[in-house]
Amino acid sequence: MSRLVIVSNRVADLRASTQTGGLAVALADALRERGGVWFGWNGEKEGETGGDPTVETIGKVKRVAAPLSPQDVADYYFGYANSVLWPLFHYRLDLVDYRPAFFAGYSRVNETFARQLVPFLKPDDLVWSHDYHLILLAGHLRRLGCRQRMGFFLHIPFPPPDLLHASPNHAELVDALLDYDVIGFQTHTDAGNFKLYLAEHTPAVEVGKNRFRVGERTVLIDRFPIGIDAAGFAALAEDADEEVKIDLMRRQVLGRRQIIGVDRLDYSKGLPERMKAFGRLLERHPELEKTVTFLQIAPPTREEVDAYGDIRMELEALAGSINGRFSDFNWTPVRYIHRPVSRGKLAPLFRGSQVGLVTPLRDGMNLVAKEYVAAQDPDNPGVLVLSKFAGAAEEMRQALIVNPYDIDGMARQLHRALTMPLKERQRRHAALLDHVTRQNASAWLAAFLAALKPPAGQGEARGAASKAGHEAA
Ligand code: GDG
Repeated sequence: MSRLVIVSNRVADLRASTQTGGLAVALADALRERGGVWFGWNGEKEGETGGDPTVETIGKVKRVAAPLSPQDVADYYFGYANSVLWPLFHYRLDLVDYRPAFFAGYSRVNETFARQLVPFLKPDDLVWSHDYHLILLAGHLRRLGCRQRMGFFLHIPFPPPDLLHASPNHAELVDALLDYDVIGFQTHTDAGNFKLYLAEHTPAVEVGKNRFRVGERTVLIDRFPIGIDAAGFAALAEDADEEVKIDLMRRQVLGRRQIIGVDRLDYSKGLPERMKAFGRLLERHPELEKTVTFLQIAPPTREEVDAYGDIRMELEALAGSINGRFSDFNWTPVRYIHRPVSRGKLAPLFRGSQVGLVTPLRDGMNLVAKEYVAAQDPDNPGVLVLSKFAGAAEEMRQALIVNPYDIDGMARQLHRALTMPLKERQRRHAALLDHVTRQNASAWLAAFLAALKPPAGQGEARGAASKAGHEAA
């Protein structure tokens, strides 16, 4: 079996337990089984020019963690990755802050990572890079002579060609993606958008199902919807934390239901719209007074980027205004937590909440939707209210699907969720749980690795042959 080499912006802690999240754990398990390397940024800013990576060997696995210079962090991480690609790929052209220095820094870091990774590679390795930070990595590795099979998985959406064209680097980005052998997306929509770009703007041709001829090579382009460790998360949810248990009992005594939202405080997650929908629900249904609370957990993220400060202020103002308008001395309708909450508490909090409110304006998949379902008691499950613009909505059709821009519509579906009869809740939940359990993290991993392994009859290593050039943009 070939070794696996995982490259991601941040290198994971390979000694961490399930407490840290299913995805890193699933990838770490695959690494332990096959042996290999996990390479990425160590999260630190060091020196003027970065520095050498540190290597930690754990059994058959090497964890290689590279520092970045403050300038690289500014240009590559906060700059091109999070002020250009993140908003652009989430259809938010209004928030794109394009600066040539950002792209130069992005390319520089991808190249540095490639150079630092090469000494750790063996000819038969399968290289799998993750997400929008590393689009250019395969190209740099190829230029350094690497011929291994290389795969790329995009965790976030891929926009339609018209939107992608707003980036002056669109051709370079797509061309660089074609240096990979497998390009994986979360949904049909994302893979479809990429294929549309190929058809409209490159000479790549489809030669079989999801197979594209690019120069002398064949590139596989497909969707690989990501999943969670459903069984592990369900076990975590049942193992209720003492404080969470007491909070649940208190609510039961008071006859109060809870709506829960858990998201990094990111403008893609639709938090202000969600808050307004809860306000609209209370306005339209005065009978709900003192019977329902909305708990929003929104830990800080990327605070150095201006757009994140703006969303925080907007959300805090909205939470304050709803509480000011509806609270009583013994009821606070909105509880807003701007701190991370441990996974051991999150899971039972999901289980004790009658509605999971997951309403991003755009999201690659959204794991919270899946975690909420996995955490429920199948005999008395809560209801998932899910944005049609989350990748998860492509398959989780038994959720109450909402348009996050339609505040009244969301308020109506919240009311429907709170009043849904037990039988209907059970029926919807059983179908959702079946999906989340089958389409789990291991299934996702196995599907991607099956696509990445060398095609039958073709040895592991093959030439980094020429690829398609771009037609004039
Ligand atoms: C990207 C894509 C795609 C959140 N707050 C806390 C906490 N979380 C955990 C959740 C969940 C994870 O973080 C968030 O995952 P999401 O999928 O919801 O969203 P992104 O972070 O934007 O992830 C997304 C994903 O990649 C995977 O491909 O689904 O579309 O944007 O696991 O539970 N965990 C803890 N405390 C918190 O306060 N412990």
